[in-house]
Amino acid sequence: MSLILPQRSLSRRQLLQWSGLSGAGLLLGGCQSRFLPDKITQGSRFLTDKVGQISEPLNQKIEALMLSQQPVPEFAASEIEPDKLLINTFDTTPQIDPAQFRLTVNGEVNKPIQLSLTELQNLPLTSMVIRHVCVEGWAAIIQWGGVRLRDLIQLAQPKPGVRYVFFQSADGYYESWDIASCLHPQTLMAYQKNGQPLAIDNGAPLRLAAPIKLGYKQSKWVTGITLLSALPAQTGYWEDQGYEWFAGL
Ligand SMILES: Nc1nc2c(c(=O)[nH]1)N[C@H]1C(S)=C(S)[C@@H](COP(=O)(O)O)O[C@H]1N2
Ligand SMILES: [Mo]
Repeated sequence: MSLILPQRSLSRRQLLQWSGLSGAGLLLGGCQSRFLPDKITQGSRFLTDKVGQISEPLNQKIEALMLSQQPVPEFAASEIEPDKLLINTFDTTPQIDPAQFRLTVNGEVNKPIQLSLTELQNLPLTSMVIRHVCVEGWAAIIQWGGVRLRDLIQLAQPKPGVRYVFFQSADGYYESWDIASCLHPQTLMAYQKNGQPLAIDNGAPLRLAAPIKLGYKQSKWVTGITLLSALPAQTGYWEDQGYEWFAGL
């Protein structure tokens, strides 16, 4: 089975290379106009160095948190329970054209970014087989594949005061997480489920998936990720109706 893919993460070098090669326009922002197009194609090393200068040093608190994260033990592919994941949607299912889809990462960052699905899929893919637990009393072992949220956070270059992350979904759902949980190596922005492209009912094109929090923290149809130093008044769709905010497993 090809469900289990190598666990890769963005090294500092890869992060800078990726931003230099394909995200130059997004990441260099105001500096971009100083480069001629042929210089961009010819001189990826030059751009990498430029990005390096801008992002050195990366946010030290974020780096320390990333090093302290321990992965949760995973299940074997043979243990996946495809029929046990129940669709749980509070309202109507939004239809999102994958070609038009853009994920925004903004807030208290040095480099707000916008990524298409193709750009997200060009970032390192992480696959995991974990248990999804819904507070309503059901659970399912599921494979999810996607981009580590920590890679997206690093690309946006968080400012030192960042402590929370707010997720906006296309169906009006909203959530907020602590930054440490967002930096966990198994917190993914997933676009695959059980070896297949994510189904619309399960949150396509992009959803949160992690083994460290209850199901209601795992927003489907995520379109916006905002890094914050303080929690907003409304912390989450279910939380605002009395459910626990941290909701750790
Ligand atoms: N946008 C959005 N995300 C959501 C929900 C929702 O209603 N809207 N429901 C949550 C709940 S309670 C659970 S258990 C899981 C269910 O995911 P699934 O429908 O893919 O099984 O999604 C979570 N994420
Ligand atoms: Mo749930």
